[in-house]
Amino acid sequence: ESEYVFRYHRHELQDNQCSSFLVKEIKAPVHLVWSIVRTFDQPQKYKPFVHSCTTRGDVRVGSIRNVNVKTGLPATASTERLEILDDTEHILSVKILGGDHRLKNYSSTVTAHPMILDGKPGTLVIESYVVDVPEGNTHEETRFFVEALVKCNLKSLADKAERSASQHHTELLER
Ligand code: A8S
Repeated sequence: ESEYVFRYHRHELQDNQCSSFLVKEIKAPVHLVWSIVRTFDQPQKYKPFVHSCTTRGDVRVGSIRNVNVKTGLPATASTERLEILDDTEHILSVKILGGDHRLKNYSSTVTAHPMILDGKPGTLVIESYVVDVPEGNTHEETRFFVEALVKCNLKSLADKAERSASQHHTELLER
């Protein structure tokens, strides 16, 4: 894990920025987890706060998505660009360009790594980010806010992947 963090999740940090990473073990094979994570144009597939998303044209590095978030959050929309999509190493990196929210210069990297969990193929997902600390907030407050959202996203990713892994397993047994 620390090897992966060192390799893929180092961010250049300025004084007014904060950064951290979260780790999630998922009981589903990496190809399944990755198929959910890599769909840049449909973050609502697993992110519970995303209401809808629009993109123009094919998804490729440089593509921009407009994300609408659900009501009740301190924001309604976010404009985000795909920076890295590596289907071999399983790396996705996204940068937030704008929106009516307080996460200026937010940039995140998600990587997925195969691992054995309870003797079965599982996945270690690591998500790191860097963001400007908004005026009037501390580093701790910013980290707390972002980590709460990212934790929800990773929990929901795990639930979805694990459900579909066990469904697939049941289908194979019933054949
Ligand atoms: C992600 C990560 C984050 C998304 C945040 C942190 C956001 O979509 C939400 C609330 C905000 O205030 C900011 O990978 C923003 O999606 C749920 C609209 C960007």
